[in-house]
This record gives sequence, C-alpha cells and structure tokens, in this order.
Amino acid sequence: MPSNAAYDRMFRTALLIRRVEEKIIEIYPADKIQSPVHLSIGQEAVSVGLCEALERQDLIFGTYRSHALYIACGGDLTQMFAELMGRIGGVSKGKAGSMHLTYPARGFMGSSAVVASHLPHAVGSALAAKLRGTNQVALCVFGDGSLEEGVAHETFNFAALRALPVLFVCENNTLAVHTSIRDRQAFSIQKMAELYGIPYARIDAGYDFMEVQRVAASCAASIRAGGGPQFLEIATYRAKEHVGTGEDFGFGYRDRAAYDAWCAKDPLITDQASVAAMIDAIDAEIAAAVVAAEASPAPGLDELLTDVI
Ligand SMILES: Cc1ncc(C[n+]2csc(CCOP(=O)(O)OP(=O)(O)O)c2C)c(N)n1
Ligand SMILES: [Mg+2]
Repeated sequence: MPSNAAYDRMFRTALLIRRVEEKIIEIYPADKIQSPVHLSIGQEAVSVGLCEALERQDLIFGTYRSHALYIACGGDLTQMFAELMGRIGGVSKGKAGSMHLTYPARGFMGSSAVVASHLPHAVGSALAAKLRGTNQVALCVFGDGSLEEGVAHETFNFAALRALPVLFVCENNTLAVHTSIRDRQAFSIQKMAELYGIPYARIDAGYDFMEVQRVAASCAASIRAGGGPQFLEIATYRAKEHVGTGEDFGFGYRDRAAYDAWCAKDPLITDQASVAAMIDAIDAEIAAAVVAAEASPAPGLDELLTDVI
C-alpha cells in the first residue's frame, strides 16, 4: 500500500465519510434523523480527492448527495448530525436537512435537491470571483443525470463564453434513481463538454482519491491561470439504494457482480491495515458528534419565520 502523508490524510477522510454514513444507517430506523438521506457509500474518494485539490478560499457546490463533500471540505460533524436530526444546532438550524447541506466557513456554499439547479449558482459565484479578481475556483459537482437538464447546457455555454473559473465535475455512477445512463443519454459527455470548448478529462478509477486529487489539481491550476472552465468526468459506484439506507440489488436493474468488482478495488476495503490503524479514533469522534447533536433541542416556534426570505 502507498504510504505517505497525503495518502493517510485522504484515507482518513474517506473512512470518516464511510463510517459517518454507516452510523446513519445504524441509527436511521430509530427515526432520529428527520430527513431523507442519499448516501455516498462507494463514492467517497471523489469528494476527498477534489477537496484535497482545492485551496482554502475556493467555493464548493453540490447535490442532495453531498455528505461526502461536506465532510471532505472540513464540515463540522456535530453540526451535520444535528442538521440531519432537525435540531437547532444544525449547520442550518435543522431547517435544511441532508439534501441542502452547506458549510460556508469552508467554502461549501450550497447543495440542492433540485437536479442541476446548483450549476448556475456555481457559475454565478465564478463570475463574481472573476469580476472581483479573487483568484477563487468554483467547484461544481453533479451527477450524470444533471446533464439531461437544459440548465446544464445554458450553464456550460455561459461559463465558456465568459471564460469563468469553474471546475465542472460529473460524478458518474451511471444511474439516475433506477435508470441506467445507457437508457437516458443519446450523447457523449466528452463531446458535449468539447462542444462548448470546455477542456475535458476522465478518471476511470474513481475509487482512487490520489488520482482524483492529481487530475483535479492540474485542472484547478489551469483554471487559476485564467484558462477558463474545465470539465472532469469521474467514474464511480453508488453502493446503496438511490435514497434511504438499504441495498436494492433485489430490484433487478443492476447486479451484485458490479458491486463486487467495485469492492475489490475500493481502498476502504482492500487496505485493512489503514482501516485498523484509524477506525477506533474515527468511531469515537462520530459517537461524540451524535451525542452532542442529540443534546441540541429542536427549533422553537420562534424559528418558524426566521431565515425565510
Ligand atoms: C429537476 C428535477 N428533476 C427530477 C428530480 C428527481 N430526481 C431526484 S434525484 C434524481 C436522479 C439524479 O441522478 P444523478 O444526477 O445521476 O445523481 P445521483 O443520484 O446518481 O447522485 C432525480 C431524477 C429532481 N430532484 N429534480
Ligand atoms: Mg447518477
């Protein structure tokens, strides 16, 4: 196994994400979590590698499946669990839930339940960064299904026209709910990006956070040098059902062999030495966050009309 500080740091973050989501699976039946959950198990390395490639001032936008992004950018665990539980101590006072996580203190500016709705938000922030000369890069992470939304194309066109500092990342798990990309997309993702003049790269080993970091850092450097937007497609694998905490291999739309093949490459499964070295401290951190989140009260009635525009 590779052994260096960057590997260990990213491995720890990836394992933290997985153990947080496994804790969510454990406590979900008790109904403590007042929010639908879209788990990232299998996809952790994407967010970990991307956030490792960013600089502190950069801006992050994601989807409803963003527990991994939240944790990878350094989001507070207690505030995350409190948010999922609908408590006042949540990062959005328990009003946003799992699908709208944010953590502005680390640049995570927004996530949304509406597919592709965050793409223009990311590009708007990139436009502001360019006009202000802040040297920030906007990272915009979305699923393969986002590319079927008209707003995605409007966004790519505008970002390319204005040479905006945005890194578009398609987290391609080949699924939108239960439908395979083969049955949804008549176009090539690469050709679509290139149609707008946006340089395209693809990572097949989406389980390899070191590779994701390496390629994303190179994209970010080019963007920061004024090269305009870049498009990165990362192949990944969604291990759990679309929404909820269970498996869905019994539904018949995918088979377990693909899952087994992914697991055979997943460092969180293959590198058991690193798991053993880190898991106890990680689990203790998560247990403390759950206890602290549960100690936070539900928002009172006086909160009903605050933070509402
Ligand atoms: C505009 C809009 N259309 C449809 C939906 C219902 N919906 C929720 S998730 C989803 C699938 C999206 O798939 P993808 O973008 O690949 O993301 P993944 O769930 O695989 O991470 C759909 C169709 C929605 N939330 N918003
Ligand atoms: Mg998908």
